[in-house]
Amino acid sequence: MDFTSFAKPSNVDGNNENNSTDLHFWKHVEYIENHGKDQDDYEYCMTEFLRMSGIYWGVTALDIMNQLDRLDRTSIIDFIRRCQCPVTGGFAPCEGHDPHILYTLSAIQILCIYDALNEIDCEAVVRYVSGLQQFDGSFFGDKWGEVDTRFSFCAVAILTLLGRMEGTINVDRAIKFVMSCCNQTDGGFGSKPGAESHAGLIYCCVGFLSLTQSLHLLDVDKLGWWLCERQLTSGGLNGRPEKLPDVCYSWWVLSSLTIMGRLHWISAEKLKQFILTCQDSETGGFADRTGNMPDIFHTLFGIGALSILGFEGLKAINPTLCMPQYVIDRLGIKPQILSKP
Ligand code: GRG
Repeated sequence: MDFTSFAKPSNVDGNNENNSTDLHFWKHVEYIENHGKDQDDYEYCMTEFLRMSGIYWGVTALDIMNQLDRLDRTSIIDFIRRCQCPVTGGFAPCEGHDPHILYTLSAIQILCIYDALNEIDCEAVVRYVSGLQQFDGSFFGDKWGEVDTRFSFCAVAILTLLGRMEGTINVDRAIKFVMSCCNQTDGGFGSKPGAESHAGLIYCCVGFLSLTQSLHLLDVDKLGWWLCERQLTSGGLNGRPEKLPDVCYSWWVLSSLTIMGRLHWISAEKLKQFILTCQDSETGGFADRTGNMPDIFHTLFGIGALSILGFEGLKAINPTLCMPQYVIDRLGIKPQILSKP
C-alpha cells in the first residue's frame, strides 16, 4: 500500500507519541485491518454472535479513513452471501447462527458500501423485514418476538437502503409505535413504551424519524437539552444521567444532535479531546474510556464522532445511517435533517 497516496492531515501522527491532540491514524488502520486475522483469538471467538456487525464497524471505519482497499471485498461479500437464510431471507451474524434484523441491517450496510446489493436476494430481505412488523407498528427482532425501538430503526434503515419503503410496511403505525416510546418528561426515548430514556435508543428513534421524514414530531428543544446534558466535565458523554462517559455515546448523542440541528449545543473541542484520550497509542483502536482495552465497536464510533466534528483527513459520515456520506449520495437517499435554529 502506498501510504503517500493519502494526504496526511496535520493533526494525524506519524509515530507512537501519545500527544493528546493527535489521531493515531495508521495505528487504527492497522488495528482494524488485523482484526479477525487471528481466528483463534479469544475475544474474536467470543464475539462470533455479532460477527456481521463487527465487519460493518470495521468496513465503515476504514472507508471513513479512506483505507477501504485494505480489506478483501470478495471474501467479505462471499461471507455475507453465506449468511443469508434461504428460508426467511434475513441474515445471521455468521454461518450456523439464526437470522436477526440487527445483522440484516449490518449486511445490507456493508453491501451498500461495496455497491454489491446485486449479490444477494433483496426481495427476500424485504419479505423478512415486513414479516417482522406487528399490528401495533412495532417490529420483532427475529422469530422469537422481542420488541425494541432498535428494531424499528433497523427495519426502516434496511428498507430505505434497498429503496423499498413504499408499500412494504405500515409506516404510519410504525411511527405511532416509536412515538409511544417517547418520554414526556425529558423528550427522550427508551426501548419500549414507558422505558427509561437512553442515548442509544434516542439515536434509533431520532434516526427512525429522520428516515420517515417525521422529525416534526420531536420536541427538539427538550430532547436537545437532555442530550447536551450528557456532556461531563471530562468532555465525554454518557448515555443517561449518573452514568460514566463512553466513546460510543459520542456517536449516539452527536448523530442525534446533528440530525436535530443542535450539534453546537455541546463543546466539540472538549469532546474531541476526550475521544482522543481513549485511543490505544500502542495497539491502535479506541476503548470505551481512557486506559481501557480497545475494541472494534468503540473504534468505529470514535472515528465516526470525529468525522461529525469535522476532523481533518476523515470522510464525511451520514448521521442517520452511520455510513459514508458518498454512499448515501450514490444511493440517492435523503434522510431528513433539521437546520440550525
Ligand atoms: C447503524 C450505528 C447503527 C446502529 C444500528 C443496534 C442499533 C441500530 C443501535 C444500538 C443503540 C444502542 C442501544 C446503543 C447503546 C449501546 C450500549 C453501550 C449499551 C450499554 O448500556 P448500559 O446500560 O450502559 O450497559 P450505560 O452507559 O447506561 O451504563
